[in-house]
Amino acid sequence: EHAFWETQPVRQFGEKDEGEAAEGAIDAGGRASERAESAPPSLPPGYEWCSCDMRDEETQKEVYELLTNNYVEDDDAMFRFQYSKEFLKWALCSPGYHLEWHVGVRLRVTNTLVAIITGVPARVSVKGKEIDMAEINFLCVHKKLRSKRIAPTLIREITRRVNAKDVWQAAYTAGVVLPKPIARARYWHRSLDIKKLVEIGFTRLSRDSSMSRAVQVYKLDPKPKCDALRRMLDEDVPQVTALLSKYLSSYSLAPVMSEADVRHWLMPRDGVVFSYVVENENGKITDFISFYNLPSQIIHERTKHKELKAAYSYYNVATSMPLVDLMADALILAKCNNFDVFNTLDLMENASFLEQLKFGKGDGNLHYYLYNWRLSADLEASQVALVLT
Ligand code: YNC
Ligand code: MG
Repeated sequence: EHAFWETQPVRQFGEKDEGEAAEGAIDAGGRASERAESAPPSLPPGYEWCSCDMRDEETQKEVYELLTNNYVEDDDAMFRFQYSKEFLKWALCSPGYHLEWHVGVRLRVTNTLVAIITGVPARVSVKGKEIDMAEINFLCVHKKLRSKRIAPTLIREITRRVNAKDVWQAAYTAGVVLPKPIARARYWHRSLDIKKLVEIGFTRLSRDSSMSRAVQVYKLDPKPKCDALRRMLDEDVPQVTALLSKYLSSYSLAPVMSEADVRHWLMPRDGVVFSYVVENENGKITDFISFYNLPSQIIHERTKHKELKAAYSYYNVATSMPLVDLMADALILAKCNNFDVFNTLDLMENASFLEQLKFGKGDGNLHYYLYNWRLSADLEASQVALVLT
């Protein structure tokens, strides 16, 4: 059934649980070190491997265009993720990144980029154990080259390049079910511009609701309730790092972030990531909000709109007020920044505010995976605090 995944050091379906004692690396040496020294797997004739230098504008444009035309769509092919160049640079050029982990495949004659897979280094805490991993993302094969087993070849090559840096574990998420998820999460959506969402077919009104009624239901105050909320500044990095680290340490799967990581991932960047803090009268940062900007192209042509502006909840910490109050302000900030919808996964404590803040449940799951790491039992979404872009 899974000709490729059955050969990989991942949990298989139907494998029996071996208990806590068996937690750890699945392939702890031999085969792994052999792989590290081996040559790149061969590609179909006419194709060659490359690395994608995301600091180079030409390459950035090629990656951007490959994803714009070939990356993830919803099941009905109505929307496709539209990552911006600035976003890709943010997601891929994080502290300590390796150029070689941005793996590309080019068609030799024209030098066209036809497939990619990317990794960035990250320290991840798994049930209290800190592991240096690769976070794998942006696996994409051009639509004209699908079903030719290029994806497994890309995965083998990135594994080889990650192993070559002495890293043996990876974390990744996907909509599809593969051997074998460690957790399942759901997306929830909070309408900010219900009229546009209905026009583009993202949302349907319930049968007993009129548009004017729906507009009232989703109406938000013009500015946040908390007066002390302000944009995060560089000087906040140490306090935010401490606040976030303490908060994340209570989860079974969470990133471990240094100040450099926080500065990279959480300092506001125009059009990419939005971050706010609450500072009290003693200069102490008590609360933190962040979300990132990931629009979708509207593929179908039933509307004048070209793009769905979506904010995705990232990391949030509330200590001076209930989380639901902080997130009510997050919605207002997203609305002020012109987003049409605010999306969140039901990770961490997020399930606690969804209903009250009028989020609707999305369709489809997001599955979480670890490569070469065995857990004795699946994790609840509420025990997961790792958000991949
Ligand atoms: C997927 N998303 O099951 P079996 S998510 C992993 N992640 O293998 P072919 C996938 N594997 O079942 P196509 C996968 N989707 O026979 C499919 N597969 O064992 C497996 N879509 O390959 C699949 N991006 O080349 C099967 O399929 C085999 O031409 C079939 O290519 C697939 O980024 C794909 O959804 C997804 O561009 C590239 O459909 C293509 O269809 C496409 O014949 C649109 O492949 C975009 C899209 C995926 C987004 C993501 C996370 C990727 C994680 C990859 C796994 C990383 C493992 C860790 C590596 C480092 C380890 C260390 C240390
Ligand atoms: Mg293929």
